[in-house]
Amino acid sequence: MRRGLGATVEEDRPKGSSATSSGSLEKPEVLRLYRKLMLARRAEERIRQEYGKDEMKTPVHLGIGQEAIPAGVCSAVPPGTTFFGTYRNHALFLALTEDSDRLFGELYGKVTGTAKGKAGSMHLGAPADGLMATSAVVGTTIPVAVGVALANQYRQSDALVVSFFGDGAVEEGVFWESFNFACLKKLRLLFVCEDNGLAIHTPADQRQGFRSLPEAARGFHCHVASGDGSDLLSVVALTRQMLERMAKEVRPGLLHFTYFRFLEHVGPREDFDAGYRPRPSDEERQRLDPVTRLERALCQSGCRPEELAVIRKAVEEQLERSVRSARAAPFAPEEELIRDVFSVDGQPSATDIRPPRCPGRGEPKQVLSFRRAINLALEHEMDDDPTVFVFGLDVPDHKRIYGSTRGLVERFGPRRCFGTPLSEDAMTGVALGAAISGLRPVHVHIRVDFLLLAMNQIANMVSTLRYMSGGTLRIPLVIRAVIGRGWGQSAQHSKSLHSVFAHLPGLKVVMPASPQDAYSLLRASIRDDNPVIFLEHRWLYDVEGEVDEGHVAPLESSLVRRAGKDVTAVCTSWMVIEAMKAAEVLARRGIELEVIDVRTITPLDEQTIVDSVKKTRRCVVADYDWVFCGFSAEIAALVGARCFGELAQPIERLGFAHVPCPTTRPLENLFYPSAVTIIRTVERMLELEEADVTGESFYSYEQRFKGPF
Ligand SMILES: Cc1ncc(C[n+]2csc(CCOP(=O)(O)OP(=O)(O)O)c2C)c(N)n1
Repeated sequence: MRRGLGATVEEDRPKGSSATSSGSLEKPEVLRLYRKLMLARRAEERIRQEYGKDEMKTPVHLGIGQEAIPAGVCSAVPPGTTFFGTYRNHALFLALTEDSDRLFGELYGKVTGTAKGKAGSMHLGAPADGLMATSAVVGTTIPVAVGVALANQYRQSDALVVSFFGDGAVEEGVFWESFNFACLKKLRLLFVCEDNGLAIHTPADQRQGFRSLPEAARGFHCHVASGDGSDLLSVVALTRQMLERMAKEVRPGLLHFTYFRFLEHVGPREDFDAGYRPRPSDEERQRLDPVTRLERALCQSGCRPEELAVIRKAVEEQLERSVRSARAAPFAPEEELIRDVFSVDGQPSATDIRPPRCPGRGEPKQVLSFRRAINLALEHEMDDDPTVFVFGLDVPDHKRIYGSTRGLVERFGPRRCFGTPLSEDAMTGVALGAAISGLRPVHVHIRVDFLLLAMNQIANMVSTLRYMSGGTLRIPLVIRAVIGRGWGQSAQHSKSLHSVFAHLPGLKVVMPASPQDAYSLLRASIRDDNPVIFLEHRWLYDVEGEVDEGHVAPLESSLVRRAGKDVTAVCTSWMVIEAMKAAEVLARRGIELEVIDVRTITPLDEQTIVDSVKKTRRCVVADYDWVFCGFSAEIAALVGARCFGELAQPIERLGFAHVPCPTTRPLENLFYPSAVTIIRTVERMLELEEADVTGESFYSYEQRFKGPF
């Protein structure tokens, strides 16, 4: 018998409109779907059963009532589709993998889990099966899905991406940022909202100032449809219709499904008596339960109950085996703790720099400005590797990020060099999505301060995703950002924040201070398979120096910029320039300052610093940041521990005054440390009289820069 099973669905019409259409599925296909539905349902009921034993130590967000949405959508999309989800992800994971062994392995925190027990229920992933990531932070995977869709478009692939999220996520700015960008770029991306009308315990009418998501979305260039997420057959039919529409007119689709969540927000219990929602009647339960609905539809179309019983039995047996083997499996061995942070396993500070594909060209050495060195590094990497692209706010405008992206759009076209909407958070997720798709994005920001808007992506996703994928995903992503100073940059255009970024495991942080390093380290960063935050001080842009295009600088090598025997100055970014000036002035009195340019904050080349201090026995850290809780404290701790018995003086730390950066120059001069501060510190350490420096010419940016920005 081959009978089709019908489904009725709502189309892209405002509420109240009566348009309907139907789709049909063959019986074997529906039975396969029934199996997936039952696998998800019974897996979660099994979790409920086992949870009280306190062996499964992970917060579980059970989706009983919601299973038809992932099962239906996943069955309707073409092979090769990529998926992203939320913490309520068990049904999605099982719809794609049917692998209850890896699911329970991860829930029990065992080495057999999806991420060897490093991720837990809220972060299930299965990249080989298309499930790239799920996340505990609401809305966070949405822009990453957009990034994968962008990568597909970049490669001229028709592959589809599906992003699942709850109704709470649409209150997050990142949803609208992502949705806007996907519509702008006409990406092949299906947004799927699983709407149960609640965010934890708060109903939508207390959270949302719009009538409905479909209505709100209709102002965008996309396809929209709504349906009943409790009815698996209509989920399939609606998804298929949506894909047809997306094929006819390529632009994102938004599918909005309503459903009922039967259990508490997190945990294994019902919570109908908690006072925030009524207990459904038996009749309502039947209507809202996707399993009951599908069983009824199957029976009505002539399916025998025994056929379903066979499926249920097989599911039961599979789950029994999975639970047993997960409980018996070992926890990850000790060495797993530090594995999967960076792409070189087990070596958090290692760098995996490959030799440059294009070691040198043209003049082997030439004098270049810092800005041109950056520009040339981008040009050469883009030349060498078609997966490298550069994007960010204002990247292709006439100013070209102080000239550092000059010529790129003309040479490589708007596909590989483009501007973005004002959406730092989403665009960082987009860069991440592109990176895990195998591209090498360089995302550019005109100020470090603006990166604070992208902190969720940086701190919760970019830096953690490799670890939470159990080392499966690679993240070759560079975030370039400019540190502002002078001409009234003030408190919100002047931050460096390298200590903040370096604090996060999983990120590399690079601060070049010369044209050679700008060139070599940017090329190394782009070739690195890990996320790199690349911080460029604005005042360095005009600094000129010799650049050898064949020179390779690995991302874990500090540089002795000037040798000396009396005091070691450990410097970052612009402070290298100030220290070099201080060394020049001190040298006239016969004092030898050894200047170390740290270059990479993480991974840190500790040895160069330790060797230097062991030689000079005196250390001043001149950091381009606030002192309190900053990188200078890290260096002081390092030197204190490794050079303890050899220090002739306490370690000195120089940095910003502990106030927000002021605007006016006289106050700014007090805020920043300078060559003079270094000179005075060294004199104090050596118990020398203060020298008269009034005749010296110290650097003043205003001598070259006439504002306003
Ligand atoms: C950015 C962020 N804010 C707050 C939370 C706490 N939180 C966890 S789940 C949740 C509700 C989300 O509701 P919804 O998106 O509708 O998904 P559902 O739980 O209903 O599946 C909240 C507020 C979070 N995880 N992430």
